[in-house]
Amino acid sequence: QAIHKAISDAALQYEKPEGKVFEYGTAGFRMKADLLNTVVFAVGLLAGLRSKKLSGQWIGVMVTASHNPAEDNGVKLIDPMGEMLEAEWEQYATKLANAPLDKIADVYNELVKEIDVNMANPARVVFARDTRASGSRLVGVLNAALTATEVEFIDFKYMTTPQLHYVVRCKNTLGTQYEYGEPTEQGYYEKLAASFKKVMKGAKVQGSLTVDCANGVGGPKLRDLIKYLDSAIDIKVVNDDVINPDSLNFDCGADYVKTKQRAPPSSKAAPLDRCASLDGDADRLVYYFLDDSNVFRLLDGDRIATLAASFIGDLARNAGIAQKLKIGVVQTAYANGASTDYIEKVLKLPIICTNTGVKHLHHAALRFDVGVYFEANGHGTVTFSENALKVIKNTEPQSPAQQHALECLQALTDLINQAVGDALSDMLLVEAILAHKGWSPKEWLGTYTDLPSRLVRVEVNDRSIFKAYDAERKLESPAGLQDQIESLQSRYNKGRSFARASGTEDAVRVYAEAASRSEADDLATRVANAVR
Ligand code: 16G
Ligand code: ZN
Repeated sequence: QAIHKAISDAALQYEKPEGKVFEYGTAGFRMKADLLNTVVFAVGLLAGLRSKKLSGQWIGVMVTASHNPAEDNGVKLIDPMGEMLEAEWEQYATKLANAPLDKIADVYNELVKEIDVNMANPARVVFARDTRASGSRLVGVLNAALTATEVEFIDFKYMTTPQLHYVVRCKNTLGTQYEYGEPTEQGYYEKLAASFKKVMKGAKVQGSLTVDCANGVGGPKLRDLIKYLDSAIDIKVVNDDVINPDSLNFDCGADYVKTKQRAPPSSKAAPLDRCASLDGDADRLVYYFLDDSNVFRLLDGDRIATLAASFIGDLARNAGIAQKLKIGVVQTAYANGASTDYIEKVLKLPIICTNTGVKHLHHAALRFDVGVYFEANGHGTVTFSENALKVIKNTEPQSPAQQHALECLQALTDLINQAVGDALSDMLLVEAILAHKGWSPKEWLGTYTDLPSRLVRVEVNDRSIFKAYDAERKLESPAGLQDQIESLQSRYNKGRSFARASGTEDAVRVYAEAASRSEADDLATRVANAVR
C-alpha cells in the first residue's frame, strides 16, 4: 500500500551501520550520534504505531543522550501520561531498529499485525531535543519517518526531557477531569511558578542558589523559568554555554558531581554557599556545598528523597490527613544504607527497593498514595494517587494551621512534575522545603550521616552471566559469587556490597559501603576482584 512504499522510499536516504545490534534499553537507544539515523527512523515509525494503537493519543519522542558526552545522542519514547514507554513495546522498538532498510517496511507491516494496530486510527506525536549538535539532523530523520507514515506531529524544538513529558501528559488530559496543564512551554513555566509561590506562602528563601546547568538545555530553560518566578528566589545560573557544543557535560553537571564527588572545577562557591547541578537534559538534580572546613559535601538523590518525605509527612500530619494517606519511599540498591535507616527508623515510612532505572521506581511509587522516589544519582519525583488528590482537595480544615498545611500540599501536587523526575521542578521543591524549615544545606546534611561508599566499574568478558535478583541486591549467577560477596561484607562493620551488570555500558558495577572510608574501599576492591 501507499505507506509501505513511502517508508521504503524514505528509508533509502539512510545507511545502516554494519554489524551493529541495537537494543532499546533502560533509557531508550543511546550511542555515538553518527550511528543513530536508522534507529531514529525506526523510532519515528513506532511512535506512530503506538499512537494509533492508543486510539490517537499523543506520544512523545525525545532526542537526547542526557549526561553522556557531547558526541553521543539518543532517542526515547514517552507514553500518554508522560511515562516511559510500556516495557512490552521495547522489543518492538528493538525489532524495527534492527530491520535491514530494504525490509523495514515489511517489518513495519508485520508489527501492525502482531500488535493488532487499527491503521484507520489517527496518529499524533510531539517531539523535542536537547542542545546536541547532532539533534537537528536526527529530528530531520524523525520528521521523514512521521511524514512517510502520515502522522500528525508537533516539533517543540529545544526542551528539557521533563518538559516534553509534561507536554505529552497535558495533551492527553486536555478537557478531561485530569487536566494537567497548558501543553506549552509557557504553560509549564506558569504552572511551576504559580505553585511555587503558593508553596512559599509564609516562608522566604535564604541566600542564593547557584545552579550548574551542565552546559545543556537546562541553562536557557532555567533562565526562562526565572522570569516567571518574579524574584521569589535568587538563582545564579552557571555552566549554561550551549554555543560551544563540546562543553556539554564536560567537567560539570549532575553526573560529574555525583561520580567524582566534587564540585565542577569552574565553581567559585564559597563555604556554605548552596549549589546544585543539573544533567544534560535536566532530569537529574544534586545539591552540594563546601562545609566550614572547605570539604565538599554532596546532597544527592537519597537526600532529596528524605527531605521531601519528611516534609510531606509533616504536612500530612499538620493537615490532619496522615491516617488517610499511605506515604512511602522507593529506592534502589544504590541508596546509601544510612538513608534507608533514617527513612525506616526516624521518618518511620515504608520503603520499596526496586531495580535500577526510572521506570521501575516510578511504577513502584504508584503503589503508595504519596510515593517519593529518587535514584541516588538525582533522578526522581513524587507521585500522588487519585485518592491522595481527593483527600487533599476535599478535607475541610478545622484550623488555620490545618488550612495552611492543606494549601501547601495542594500546591505541591502542582509544583511536582508527576510524569517523571524533573530537575527544575525538584529544585523548586527543595528550595521551598529548605525555606520552610529555615535550613541551610548544613542542617540538611545533619539529618543523618552517610556511610562511606565506593562504586567500581569492572570490565568482564561477558556481563550477561551476571544475573541479579532481590532488586539487584544479590546474584544468582555466576554460581558461588553471592556467597563470596556475603562472606566478604560480613567482615566489615556495616559492610554491604553488591555487583550488577550495567544496563547502559559493557561492564559490571560493584557497590560497597561500610562504617569507614578505608573499609568501604577495601570491601569494594575485594568484591571487584571476586567479580573479575
Ligand atoms: C539509565 C537510567 C537511570 C539509571 C542508569 C543506570 C532512566 C531514564 N535512566 O540512565 O535511571 O540510573 O541507567 O545505569 O531510566 P547502569 O545500568 O549503567 O548502572
Ligand atoms: Zn538526564
